Amino acid sequence: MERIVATCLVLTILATSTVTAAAEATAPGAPPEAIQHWRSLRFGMFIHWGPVSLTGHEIGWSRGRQTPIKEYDRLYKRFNPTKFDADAWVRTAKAAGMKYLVITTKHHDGFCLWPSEQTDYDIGETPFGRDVLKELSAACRAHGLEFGTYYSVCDWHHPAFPRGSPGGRTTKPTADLDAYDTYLRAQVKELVTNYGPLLVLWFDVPQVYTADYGVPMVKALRKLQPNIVINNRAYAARGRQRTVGDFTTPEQRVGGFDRDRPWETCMTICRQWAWKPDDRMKSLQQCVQILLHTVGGDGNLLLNVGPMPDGRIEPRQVHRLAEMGRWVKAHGEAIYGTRGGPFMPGKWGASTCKGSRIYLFVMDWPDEGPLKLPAIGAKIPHATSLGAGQASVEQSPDGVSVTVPEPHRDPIATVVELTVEGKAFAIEPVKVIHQSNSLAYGKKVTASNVFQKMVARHGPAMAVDDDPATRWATDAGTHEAWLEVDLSKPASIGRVMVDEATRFGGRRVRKFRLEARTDGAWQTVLEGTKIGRKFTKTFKPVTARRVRLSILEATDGPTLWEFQLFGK
Ligand code: FHN
Repeated sequence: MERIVATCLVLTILATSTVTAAAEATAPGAPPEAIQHWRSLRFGMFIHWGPVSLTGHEIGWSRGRQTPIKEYDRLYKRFNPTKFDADAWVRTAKAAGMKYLVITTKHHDGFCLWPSEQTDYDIGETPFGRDVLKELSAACRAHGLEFGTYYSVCDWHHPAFPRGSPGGRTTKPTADLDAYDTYLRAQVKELVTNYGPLLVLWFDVPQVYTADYGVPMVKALRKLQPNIVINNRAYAARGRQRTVGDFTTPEQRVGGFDRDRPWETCMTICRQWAWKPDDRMKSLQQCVQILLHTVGGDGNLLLNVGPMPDGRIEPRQVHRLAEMGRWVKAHGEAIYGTRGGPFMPGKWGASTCKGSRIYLFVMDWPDEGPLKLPAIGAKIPHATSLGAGQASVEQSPDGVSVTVPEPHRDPIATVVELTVEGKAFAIEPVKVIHQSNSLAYGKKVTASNVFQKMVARHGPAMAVDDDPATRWATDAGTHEAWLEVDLSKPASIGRVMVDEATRFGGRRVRKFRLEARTDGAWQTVLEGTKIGRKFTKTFKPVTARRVRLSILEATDGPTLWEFQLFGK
């Protein structure tokens, strides 16, 4: 009898501990209406700022790399951004069409942009002395923007956090994760207590801070602000990171189409998160199209600026954001409060929906004829262009053809509003395969060389698939190569488009020849000394079944996104 009782007791303890562990494995989420509100905002400003801006190097990561640790940790003593104007920052965000703002209250370097009770390594101990969070949250409220806080879980400065600089790759003899957890929870409590309702708590890089610390921490902060939305980086959950928090955080890339799990792409307007002099900045077209592909995928975009050491956002970034805002506001009804789809994003563009409306953002028209979209399970009784021009739409069982006369198209994105019968969000999302109408599309193609013989991934077929995400690649050190298409029957050809994958090593092709097989011999129809992005050339039409691109000189292994042939 005792053994049975004892066994039951052990099982009970295990079960309880298992249940506790399972309960601990996931923290409670935000209420659905809070997530829906966050999602409806669609577009926010991310701000990475701190004394590191005095160096022009990356926040956190340059500590112990470009800047010696001792020097980095003394920067705050001369941090005096006298031109900091919270109102100006918020007006810049609002002018861009942004609806919320998230600032790095503490990054991996441990410096706090607010006067924390837990440390002297904060803004209160700088010549500047002012509480940046207090001023910024007040300015957001004054201008109707929502305020959120980024908080780095890892702290390479704090003696108790087990990892240190450079890059979180060192260990500290003073490590004490329990003590650090106490410090972190006290700071998070300051954030959710002292700066009004927060839209979001944006945690980052938990490293060794695992669920057994993170789940209780999230539970505690939710008691203080139940509606706060939390990202998926509050604690490390090996293999389950996507399930942590209320939304996932694809970074420096547009996330994949996903209506089920909320997500937000975070991306820099330049290349560095913190301010960098003369950093390369994204074009207006890039900024807007990134936003449209993001909302088209049902995600939010958090676009980052890195203010300068004097407290200003760089004027050229302010200008870019104002340009972006003019476009976004002119098409706001197609962005805010929408859901992604039903036409999934792709090279063609993206789409959003709201009520009985579908908004198309057409970014790449076919060379000839209308844009052909796949069939959807709903009638489209009406279509109009949101811009100045006119739009016409024809629907058949095969799909939806969209026509906007060239003069009425917008080089950033032509917005067409479709009215459907019923709820647009109820329409099953469809993938849009871009059609170039190239004669080479899908045809049999051979090549002299394929990168590491990876035919499925980098074979010549990748150059005739109309997919901008795939490419033909050749081995490193390849200075000559050819690609030959068999059109299966003779065709008249008068125009070629070659899209060199310059992202991989720039323009590598230095000399090429385009040849057509006629009367049993190769006839040169075009020669050149460079290709680059979307090289297009017409030539005297020739009728042939086989066409070959011979790359005669290349600085390294040539690689092409697309090789397309047209009648004229
Ligand atoms: O290491 C940080 C990085 O500096 C930056 O803050 C980004 C923003 O999402 N998060 C981490 C890298 O994933």
